Amino acid sequence: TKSSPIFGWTRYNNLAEIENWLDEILSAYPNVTESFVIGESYEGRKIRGVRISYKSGNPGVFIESNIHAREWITSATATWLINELLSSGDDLVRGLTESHDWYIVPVLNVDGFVYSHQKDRLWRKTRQPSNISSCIGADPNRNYDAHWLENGGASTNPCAEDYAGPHAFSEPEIKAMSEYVCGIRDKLNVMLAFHSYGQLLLSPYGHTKFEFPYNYDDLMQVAKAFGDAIEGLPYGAVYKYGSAAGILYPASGATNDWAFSQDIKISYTIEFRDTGNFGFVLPPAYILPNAEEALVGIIALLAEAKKL
Ligand code: ING
Ligand code: ZN
Repeated sequence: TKSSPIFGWTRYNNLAEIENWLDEILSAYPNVTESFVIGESYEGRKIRGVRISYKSGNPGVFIESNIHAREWITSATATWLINELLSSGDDLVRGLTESHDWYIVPVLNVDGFVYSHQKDRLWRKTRQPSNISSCIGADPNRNYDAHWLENGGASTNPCAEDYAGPHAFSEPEIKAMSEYVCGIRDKLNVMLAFHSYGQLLLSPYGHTKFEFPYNYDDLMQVAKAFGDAIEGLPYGAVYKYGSAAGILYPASGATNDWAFSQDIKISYTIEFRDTGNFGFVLPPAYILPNAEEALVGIIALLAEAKKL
């Protein structure tokens, strides 16, 4: 029998593999990395992250990844990004890496992620049972206290894929995330929430397409830099950008709207590859192209945000 391959980006890794690899990274780069735990999931798993900091007082970038269980490309990309931020020799990447403080949570919805590996590949939600239904889980990206359950785009039905939960922050993972982010919020300038799929960079607002943030022009200028940088790569992916409700669909209670409401003014949801051919079940051969696009896009995004 063949032994299972070591951690890498030629296949998707499960939660145990990601956490073991995180520990290796932490011991390989002890001077610039720090482990953090934002809290515990419903099933009692720790929700872990890594902080990368080359000097104190840098503007902070928070990356939330795999809030939706089935979106495996997000944690594959987040882990590759961690590795690249620490090891890249490219001057532009090094400069922007070392002039920001990075807080990266590769798997936020740990229970759902394990469930999608073991039981149901297309699971999206958390795994907390409901008091009013036999259906399990809420949509964690409808559970933040940002126009929670307003204007449609989220459901009161526990069996729906976009069930907002019984109240805002009902899901322990989202409560933990909000408390952790609030604790460091004066250090944070940028929030990036990783999703798939669609190849989109989505700004606030998600809850309405009839209103726009006061800094919408800035958000579009920074989004354009992200999109242009990716189009400059040889892989051929094209990203569209705009407000979430404007170019995708309305959704209330999402991470990037909540972060924006907490004064983290550069706040996006990124929908990674593809545009629907494989959808959530993106073959592993696309991990590296997607991850390189994400890195190049995010570096351009941060360089543009610096000009504001
Ligand atoms: N898409 C996001 C979702 O939660 C989104 C899109 C994000 C809409 C933020 C509005 C605000 O539905 C996926 N694929 O999860
Ligand atoms: Zn998603």
